[in-house]
Amino acid sequence: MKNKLSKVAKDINNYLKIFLRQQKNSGLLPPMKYGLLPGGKKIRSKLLIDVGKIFKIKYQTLIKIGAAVECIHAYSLIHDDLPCMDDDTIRRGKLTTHKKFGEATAILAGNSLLTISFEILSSPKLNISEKLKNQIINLISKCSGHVGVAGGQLLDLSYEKKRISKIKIIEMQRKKTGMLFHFCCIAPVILSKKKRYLNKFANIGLDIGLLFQITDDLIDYKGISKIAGKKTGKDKKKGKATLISLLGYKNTINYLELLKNKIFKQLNNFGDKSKDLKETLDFVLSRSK
Ligand code: GRG
Repeated sequence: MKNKLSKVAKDINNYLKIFLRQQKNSGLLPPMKYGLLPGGKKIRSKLLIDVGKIFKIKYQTLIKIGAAVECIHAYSLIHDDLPCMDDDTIRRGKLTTHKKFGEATAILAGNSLLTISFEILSSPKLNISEKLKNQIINLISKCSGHVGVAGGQLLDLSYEKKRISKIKIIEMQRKKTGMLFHFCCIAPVILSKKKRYLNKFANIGLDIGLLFQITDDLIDYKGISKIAGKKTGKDKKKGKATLISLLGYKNTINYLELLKNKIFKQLNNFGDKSKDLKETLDFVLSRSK
């Protein structure tokens, strides 16, 4: 599984490097590359490829869409690390972008990564029909914005040091983290034009996002900073609302197991075609063990 993930990461990074090389130079290009390229697992792109395998979507098309997703993801990490948000010094095992380049530059580099993701998706290099392209761009816009990642981040910040219900924590995590996973699970279905599967993969995507966020919280809780690539134990100090802080460690592990079983059950109908996706999910779960 690790080899398959490394291949996707390599192909995504190569595509991004070539795309960025073709840009005019600017003072923002170095911090953009710094926040985007080295270190990230590119797990969202791997999910796109795995779901794409179920729906027989061309690998190269998905690499381009994955590259756009990774730009938005990198943008969210750069902004998440800022002093006004989670105030982090280390990300992906190196200094955060604002520590390296200064806050103003990091904000602008983040913004430019957001816009470049739309440049990638609207480029003629993404060789799909204009109609499908429009649907993809419309969906990723919704997933990233105020009812998606950005809205989830606002909830996350506003929940600090408060007792928040399970339903509200799950809603926040589904938005903050789940919506990009949701996009990655629906985009291949949109490209396949098999509309009858849209709802199913929309829900699977949100569940996978939640599963991913819980494992991320467990990594922080257990202090596995080598895996996290950043300082751990921060959630407790900051009074973050997580399922672990509400339910405790054991109940969270039980919840995670139920969530995994729910997702796998949904995928059973797809037989061998869903093998890679299941492998990726097992890998995600193994990181927090
Ligand atoms: C509108 C996109 C956008 C952002 C502005 C700052 C912000 C609002 C949102 C932050 C959302 C956020 C940081 C969610 C956490 C998701 C998460 C678990 C990140 C870690 O993902 P990995 O492990 O990271 O895939 P790598 O380094 O491997 O890429």
